Amino acid sequence: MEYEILKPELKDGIAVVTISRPKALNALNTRFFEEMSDYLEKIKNDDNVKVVVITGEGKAFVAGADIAEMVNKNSEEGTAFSLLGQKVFRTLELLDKPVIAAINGFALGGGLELAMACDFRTASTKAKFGQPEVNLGLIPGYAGTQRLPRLVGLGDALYLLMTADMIGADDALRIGLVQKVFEPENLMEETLKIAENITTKGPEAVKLIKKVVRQGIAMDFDKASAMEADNFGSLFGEGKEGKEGMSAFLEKRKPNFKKNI
Ligand code: DAK
Repeated sequence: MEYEILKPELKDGIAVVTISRPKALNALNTRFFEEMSDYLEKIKNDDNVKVVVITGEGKAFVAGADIAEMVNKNSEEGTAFSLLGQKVFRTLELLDKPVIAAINGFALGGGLELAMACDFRTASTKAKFGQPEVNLGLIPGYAGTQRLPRLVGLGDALYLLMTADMIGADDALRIGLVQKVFEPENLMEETLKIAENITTKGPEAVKLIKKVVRQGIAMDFDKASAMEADNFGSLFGEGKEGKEGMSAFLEKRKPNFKKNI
């Protein structure tokens, strides 16, 4: 599929995916979801892609779902738009590679929901965050009502959802909505450093971290702990990544993870 909106670039195992529809502040339309769906399918089993970074072109990360496209939809079309978006966000969340949102500007409505479906978030000091759906007589439709309280706690989530207030990067950092904040000109470079750092870790361990944390958070604690133990065990034994990592430590050398998996 030829992309009109996504600009993916792969370098040294890191895929930077730029959402490029700056005239509409990168608002999410059907075409975006089709392209993202196609892209995620493409990279799913591609071992050359180790970490994904999603960012936006221009002054927005994503200013929300495309209001111009949504306004004329009938109920059936609205449901189809919703189902497509939900599927893409969930596929992104469950992708067994780390996904970082590098938030360069406005992350509003569906844009903040997209960022929250990523594993963690970095932001420019110029970024602005909000769930303005109530201004439009809507509520978030891409699980923002569920991911936001899980990330920032009930009080801050309900505040943002009910008031539609836009907050800046400092407040986003304070409430845990983003993990790092950088000057705009350093955002990509610093985010790429974080991504590169992850590529030096045990790839199987990184994959399992994502799986165990994401599945475990929705499970009963004791069952989740048992699942953690099973996955922990899977890294042990001859030829396994844990064996190589621990041996390398004891032999005072760098681990060679690729050789062992
Ligand atoms: N959709 C479509 N176009 C948008 C847009 C959006 N969300 N946001 C901005 N644009 C367009 C503007 O219409 C304008 O287009 P032209 O007039 O130039 O043709 C262009 O981008 C530049 O925007 P502004 O001129 O407004 O730029 P400013 O710097 O003055 O203001 C702003 C920036 C971000 C403060 C402002 O554009 C704004 O308030 N935008 C709307 C933000 C918003 O309300 N976002 C939430 C959208 S609702 C669901 C699933 C998802 C959702 C709901 C249900 N289901 C599954 C059921 C999600 C809903 C949303 O995300």
